Amino acid sequence: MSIYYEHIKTDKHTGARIGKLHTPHGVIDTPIFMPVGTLATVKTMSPEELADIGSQIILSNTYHLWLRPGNDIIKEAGGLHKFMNWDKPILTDSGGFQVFSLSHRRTITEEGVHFRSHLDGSKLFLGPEGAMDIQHDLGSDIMMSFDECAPIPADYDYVKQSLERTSRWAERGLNHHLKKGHDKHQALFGIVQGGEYADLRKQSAKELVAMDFPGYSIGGLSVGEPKPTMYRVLDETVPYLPENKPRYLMGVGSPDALIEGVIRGIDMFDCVLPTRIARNGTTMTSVGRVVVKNKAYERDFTPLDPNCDCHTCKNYTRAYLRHLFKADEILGLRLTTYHNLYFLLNLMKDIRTAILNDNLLEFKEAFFESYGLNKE
Ligand code: PRF
Ligand code: ZN
Repeated sequence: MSIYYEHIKTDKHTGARIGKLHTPHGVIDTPIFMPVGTLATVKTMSPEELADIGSQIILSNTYHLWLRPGNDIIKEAGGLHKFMNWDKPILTDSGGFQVFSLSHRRTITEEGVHFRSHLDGSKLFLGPEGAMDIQHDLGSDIMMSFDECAPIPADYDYVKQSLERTSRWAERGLNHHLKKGHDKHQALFGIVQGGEYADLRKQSAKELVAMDFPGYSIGGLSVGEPKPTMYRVLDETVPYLPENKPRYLMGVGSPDALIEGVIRGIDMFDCVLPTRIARNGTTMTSVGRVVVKNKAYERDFTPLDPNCDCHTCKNYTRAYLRHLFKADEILGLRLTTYHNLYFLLNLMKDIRTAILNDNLLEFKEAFFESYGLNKE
């Protein structure tokens, strides 16, 4: 098998677990956060810097790379790892979600989705087999099934139809993947959908688990619903997923949701949040969010986060970062991105240590307190 999950330990008091995910490009400690490199680059970060801050795996996007530069070019370069000079694991999303969130005028059929390019408006089609072919060309270690992410709220009957189609697409993609023989090097995950409906989540999980994927993603969450809804759906979904396979919650990256997800048995997360907010001057620190652009930091010659050991915090002050942002200097974007990713990767490391010590709930309490997340 191309990848397998090695379970190391489950927390005594929660569903949190520690494991190792073995892939052709190395072993990943779980629970893990995956920085997002949509266009074969984690914006502002070189692969060397990513490795320096302890990124073990990154995520990239089928849809974007298909349109630009084209999967044929990346294949010709020797695959995505070589193309971008990153030799650690890569996970690619299938394009399903991006087609739905980025393109206008799309038509969903049983075959797949007809839509227009967000770049030039040209007519395109993507379906479950095509999404596999592109990911085969990219050569990612972990691939995603082609799915539909229904909004929340959405009508029960619509969500049911949509999840059943997502199951049929998952099966078609899996058959295509196996037929092409890429399963020796690339692991294909199924994606659970079902909106906010407990019985539909259960149905989706059961249909996918019957297909025996090497891992399972939970999609259709973090789409604007309140966080308690997301946590409830996780409680209603995770019990139907196998214990000996990795579980990936898609598109989640706020510190509180990472901790709550881990407590519910999630092993993998990705989100543009840390990198996106960094580029508008918002940072995550041990004392909560710090918006470096604010006037309050004009003469603050202390580190961004006094409790952080990253390159940014060891060498630069809040006043300097504020100045860079006010002056639209590129270095500002790099320094805040570097810190935010370091902060989240370090949070995941602390979470793994807490699980090992069976004190994740105490860790959560202390973290929420200092981050300013404790209940109103
Ligand atoms: N499906 C896919 N990618 C995703 C999602 C999904 O539902 C989400 C949901 N937040 C993020 N990325 N394929
Ligand atoms: Zn820092």
